Amino acid sequence: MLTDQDRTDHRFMAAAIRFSRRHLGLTSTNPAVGTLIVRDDGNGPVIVGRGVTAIGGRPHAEAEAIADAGELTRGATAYVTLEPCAHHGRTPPCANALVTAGVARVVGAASDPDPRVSGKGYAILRSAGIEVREQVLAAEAADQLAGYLNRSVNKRPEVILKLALSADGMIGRRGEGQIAITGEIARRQVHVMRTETDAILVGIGTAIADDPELTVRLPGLRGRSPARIVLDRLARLPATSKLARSAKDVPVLVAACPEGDAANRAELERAGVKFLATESFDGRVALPELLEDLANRGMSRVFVEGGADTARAFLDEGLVDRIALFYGPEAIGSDGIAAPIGRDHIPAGFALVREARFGEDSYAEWMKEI
Ligand code: AOF
Ligand code: ZN
Repeated sequence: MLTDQDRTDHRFMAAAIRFSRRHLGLTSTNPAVGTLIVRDDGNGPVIVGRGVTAIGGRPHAEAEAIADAGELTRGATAYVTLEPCAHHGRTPPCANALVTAGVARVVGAASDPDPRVSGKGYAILRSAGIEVREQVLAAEAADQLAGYLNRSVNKRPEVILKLALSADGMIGRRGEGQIAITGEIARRQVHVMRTETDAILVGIGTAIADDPELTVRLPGLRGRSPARIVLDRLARLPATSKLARSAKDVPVLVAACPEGDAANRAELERAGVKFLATESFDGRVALPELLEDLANRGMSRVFVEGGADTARAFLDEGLVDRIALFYGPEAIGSDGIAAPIGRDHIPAGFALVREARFGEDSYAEWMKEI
């Protein structure tokens, strides 16, 4: 049985998680945490302050929320989507800031795997006499913090595999380049999803066949394009491609191996393309090493957008953490290119986290436990 307190805690934690989303993709290498300061002066709980980890990662969410609520923090409850930090980093510990500001109660969602923080943040609060409740909507918070949690626990970014499928499970038609499978509303949703990641990744096959731009082209969000990464063992990306031509505006990183085309590489470098030195394995770019390198560069979410071979390579190595499938209403038929995955054959270990409709298209998303 849920108590009134449980219901209140769930409601405000859900709001804190939603609020944290505001800076998703903008706080690297820190997680985008949300904090709400809520007080009840006899007429029911009211939000008196809110904070999200600032762009670039600091100040932390708690400090922002305390500054927002001011004196009203005293005696209030703080809802934090991640255990408050306990370490003296570039900012003083948030656990101490909550003590000093006089909060009476702290409700936390996800635990922080960072060894400087893990368990210590809550311990500081408890030893100051603050009532602490942990793990409220922990799974929902982990969904939002998955990039940070993956990077912290697995030392690689969260890999999100996105595919647009026809009603009969195809991702294209043989011999044709980019074909429209989903509609305009779904396309815009993909652009929103891009803003919440650190990089969009495609294979060289897709880069050549589709000549995609892979930027965010929504009004007001054009500045939110993440880096573009191409898996291109032999450094074949044409210098005339849209990717190369826009490399000075939005970063392009080509993952190539030493055997790649040196002349083309020099030309791409002149266009502003950067290279990631990668190893090859079985005639392909070695993905685990590449991901480790991206994590070391501070990336925590990588959005894999194509094509079928690249998707399959990540799936075969068990390197996909989230699967996002858009389904269009039409079938493609027998000359279609089959998707390596579909809603009826999601690999073991994934759980459905959301379903939606975007215009004529349907959407479903699965996540692997971190
Ligand atoms: C919080 N609130 O909003 C965030 C936290 O480099 P620093 O000093 O900024 O510390 C980074 C660590 O702080 C990061 O690894 C994670 O443990 C925590 N992030 N903590 O209390 C926040 N973003
Ligand atoms: Zn902190």
